[in-house]
Amino acid sequence: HLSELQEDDSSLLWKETFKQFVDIKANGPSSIGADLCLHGFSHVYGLPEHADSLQLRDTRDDEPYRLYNLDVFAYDLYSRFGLYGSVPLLVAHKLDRTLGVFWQNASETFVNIRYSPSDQQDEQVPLIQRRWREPQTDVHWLSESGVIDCVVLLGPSPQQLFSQYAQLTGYQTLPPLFALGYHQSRWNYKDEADVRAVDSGFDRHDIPYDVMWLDIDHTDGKRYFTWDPVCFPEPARLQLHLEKKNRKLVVISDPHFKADPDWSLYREARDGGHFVKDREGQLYVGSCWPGESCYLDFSRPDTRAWYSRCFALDKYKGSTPSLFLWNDMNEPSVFSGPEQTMPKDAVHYGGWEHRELHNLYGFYQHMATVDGLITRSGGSERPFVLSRSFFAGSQRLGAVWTGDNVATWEYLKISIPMLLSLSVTGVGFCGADVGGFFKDPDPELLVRWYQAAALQPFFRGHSACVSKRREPWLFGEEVTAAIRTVIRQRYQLLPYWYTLFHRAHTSGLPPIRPLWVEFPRERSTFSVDNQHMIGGALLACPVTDPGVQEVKVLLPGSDEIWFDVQSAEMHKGGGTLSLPVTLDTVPVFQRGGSVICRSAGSSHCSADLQLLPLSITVALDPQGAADGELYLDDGHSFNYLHRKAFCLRRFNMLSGRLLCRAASEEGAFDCDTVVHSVTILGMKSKPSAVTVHQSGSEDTSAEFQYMETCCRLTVSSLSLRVVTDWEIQIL
Ligand code: NBV
Repeated sequence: HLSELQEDDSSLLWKETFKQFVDIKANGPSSIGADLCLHGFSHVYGLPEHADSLQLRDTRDDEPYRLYNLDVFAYDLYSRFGLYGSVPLLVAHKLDRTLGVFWQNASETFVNIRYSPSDQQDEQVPLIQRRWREPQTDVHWLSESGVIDCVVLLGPSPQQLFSQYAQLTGYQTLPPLFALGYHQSRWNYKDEADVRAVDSGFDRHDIPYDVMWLDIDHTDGKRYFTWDPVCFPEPARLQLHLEKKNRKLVVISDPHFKADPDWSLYREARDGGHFVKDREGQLYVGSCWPGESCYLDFSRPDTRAWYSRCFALDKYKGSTPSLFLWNDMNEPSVFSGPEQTMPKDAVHYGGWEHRELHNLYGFYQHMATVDGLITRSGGSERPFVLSRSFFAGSQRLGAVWTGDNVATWEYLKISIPMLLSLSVTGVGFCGADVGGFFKDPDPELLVRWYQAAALQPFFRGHSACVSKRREPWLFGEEVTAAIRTVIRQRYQLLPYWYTLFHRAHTSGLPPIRPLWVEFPRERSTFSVDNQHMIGGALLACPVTDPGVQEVKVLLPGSDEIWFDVQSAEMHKGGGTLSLPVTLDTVPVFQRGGSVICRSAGSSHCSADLQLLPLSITVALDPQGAADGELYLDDGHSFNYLHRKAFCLRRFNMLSGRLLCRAASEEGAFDCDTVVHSVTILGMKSKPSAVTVHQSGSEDTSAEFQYMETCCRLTVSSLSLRVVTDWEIQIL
């Protein structure tokens, strides 16, 4: 209830003190909660963001999971403490059903989890007394305010659950292709010369990359939308320099504004009533990077519209269409506030207290920034905005990352469950700072981090100002070569990643997934969080320990076969493989029955991909069949949406025939991309001939090589346009 203050004993509850902070509850103390009992379930996931395992833990003897967006530098590991963003979606899975509980509430929330094993499994209960009783998971939700708005999503398959959740909160945005490439960031690249030197370093070392990033020091005194006049006197010139190589620049824009009456943008925001107020109705002033700062009230539609207009090319001086954005500190982080955030009794639009909407603050900044970029292009170009804070639905806006991690093996390891938790709650475009933000990785850790992150959706190297420089070529040729290899492999795999993002955009399926999503009936996968699937076709098990010579990889499915992507070696599923590894080994396996398209050749950045031919890898299942798809569009505009300028191709192999056909009648996109080779894994015998059939032309025979040791057939020297129908017959 929102109550009126009565002068009685209960009035004490209207005021809460924490350290030096006093929280006055204008509408009285409140809380809401609900208990749900999930029958038959003993595995639950989701509720990001926590630096913890993918499967949620029983909280009986420990803290509940807390959902309260906070800026926690070098956060503790294996903790249920709140981090930068929150998604109040819990996902439960059992053999025949995946279910979701969405608790739509943006105030501080706690979730308690209690697993009860069935009596059958409970060794404490004497055998004779064990009755048949299902396991169950009790989930207790508790929020500080708001109403109960809770939706139970019934699946029953994981795919159906993701689609139901996407219908409710939105689908993954389709990022511009460049955003799926490699990003190079640091707090801070000092000046224009520094940025140019790093940019040319990538070319000199033949390492592809797409985006350079500038952190807070690029501004004039931490006033966002400005440039340091000495270090970045000609920002447009710098962007042009990068753009000529088809590369982009990203700059940071935080939600706090320096309280500087001499700064016109501050005055505009103040006079427009765009800042959050304190409980007395005065401007709320907190401290952050620029010193005393006011905080934009992104919950206010007018403020969002005003902020969006600040990104107009004629208003944001020095910006060009190849400048993209990064929203940091938007929990919001307030150095002088309780738990380093905004006091709960600060007041927003409509008189709402901050406590009511805290977890939505960053989401709304992200939304306004995205709108600003779309509007700046007249609605034609897809935006790219990275945000540190997020809420349910942030997938509609862009990418998020896991904040200030540390350069240790443990943080590398935890990045996998953290990104999987985001993925199962719809936030599919996510990543962790490569190398660890704080401290310095040794070369081995850095290489392993690049290997793992090249297989994660958002791929950015970033480091703190106190960390040593760590561009990929600073650690000797062996390290440079190892990093070059995985970044190149990432670029080769971009057609597949882009197709996965198209899938996420249209069906809600996240690009990376826990194993149980693909193998929902395999109990052995339910708690795995050191491995993940990339789409349905690739299984990754990054090395996250130092000095290892062997890794154990769970290859699910007793009726499945898997192909080692590096060696093409075939392995039967349904067990654990001991794989010998060196520093160059990245354990990735292609599932039998899948088809993957890669870009062949080397590139400087993602824009080159449109020019490169494709190579297709068909991994046969035990029946000799395989299936896969490829999505294509211009990679940057909204024409795929407004003009249906896209195409979705399907590759299907059955009985020795590989067909390339349209996967959907919808859409048309013309491009000259050709398939120049097809590799078939799992071919049991050498064919006598291979012929190619294209509609409208004579059948031709194709060149091929067969390797008996690994049952691999490579059909080469092809030139088959991927947007036309063709087929390859293996005789
Ligand atoms: O803007 C500086 C940093 C940024 O590099 C980092 O990625 C953010 O997570 N920012 C936090 C503020 C300072 C952190 C100590």
